[in-house]
Amino acid sequence: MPESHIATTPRWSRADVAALLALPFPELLFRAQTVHRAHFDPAKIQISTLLSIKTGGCPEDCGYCAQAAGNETGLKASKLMAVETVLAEARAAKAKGAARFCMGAAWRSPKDHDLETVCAMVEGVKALGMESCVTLGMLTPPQAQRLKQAGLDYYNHNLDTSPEYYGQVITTRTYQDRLDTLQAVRDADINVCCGGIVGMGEDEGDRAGLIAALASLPRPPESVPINALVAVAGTPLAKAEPIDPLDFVRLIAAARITMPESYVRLSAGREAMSDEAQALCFLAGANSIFYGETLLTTPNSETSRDEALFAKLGLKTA
Ligand code: SAM
Ligand code: DTB
Ligand code: SF4
Repeated sequence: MPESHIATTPRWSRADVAALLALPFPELLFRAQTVHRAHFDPAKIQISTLLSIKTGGCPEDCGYCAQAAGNETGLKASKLMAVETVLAEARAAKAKGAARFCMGAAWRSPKDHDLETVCAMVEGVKALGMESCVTLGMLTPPQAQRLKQAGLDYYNHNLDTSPEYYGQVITTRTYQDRLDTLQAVRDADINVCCGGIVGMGEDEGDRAGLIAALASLPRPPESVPINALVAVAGTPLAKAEPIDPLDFVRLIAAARITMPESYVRLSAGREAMSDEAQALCFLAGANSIFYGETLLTTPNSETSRDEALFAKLGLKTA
């Protein structure tokens, strides 16, 4: 494994990851499985449930997003939900077996008074005995510390794509802005959930660049969501070419090899994937999913389908 202790040298370069992605499929999967089994029980899948606690009307211009105010997606914007309503959803998710409850808000960054409401949600989720995760946009170091004080376990903030392709997708915040938020989260001693999206018109090199950027963060994220774009009508990426499922499996394998101790989450896009493609993702080292009928604003794979798939594959959820 390419390792360096010099902070400025990435642990994994784009070329290193591109070389992994180009391996013969059996070799790549064998390597990924070897790494996976050294760190995890390959029959166990972590499950997280998502809830959009503040939907739509977002000032950012993320080209993939149903919630960007500038994208004409017909989505109705709503205000921050009440704490009790959110906790009722968390209780329902717990009853269905979710270990972690993830709350997302369509903000560029949270206002301090809204952050207090989110902290009350985090405290309530923790009191249920569940892990908590929030994704609220950019954070300042004091905001990250406030979330830590409320007991937050994970903060989700994605790099989304390679540094080189990023400007094609988002112009209202920079890659460095994202890295700064991730550092604030790290410094507050909150676990990092950070991944990206594929199927946005990027090339193979950009996919390698995304994985290399994630694996070369000062510490790899504890949780790495790999999303396949859910193409939403009215967004600039509505007609983007979907990723070949076998290329998606390769990407999961590369994430597993380069981030051996991280949970790799098969995230958005499962609804459109066959059972066989999902099974290959689990073989390639994916060991987490979003479970529940909706993601944030779009449908997720149905829970009855997921249960049937886990039963067929003999996978246990946790
Ligand atoms: N507004 C906050 C932010 O962007 O930092 C938090 C919520 S945002 C919806 C969380 C992540 O969801 C995005 O960074 C992106 O990676 C993912 N996402 C959003 N829309 C998606 C889509 N249509 N398909 C796949 N992933 C998507
Ligand atoms: C992540 O990487 N994927 C989730 C979560 N983090 C917040 C969001 C997926 C959103 C899919 C599109 C939607 O439902 O609006
Ligand atoms: Fe806003 Fe997040 Fe959607 Fe970007 S991804 S438009 S920041 S809700």
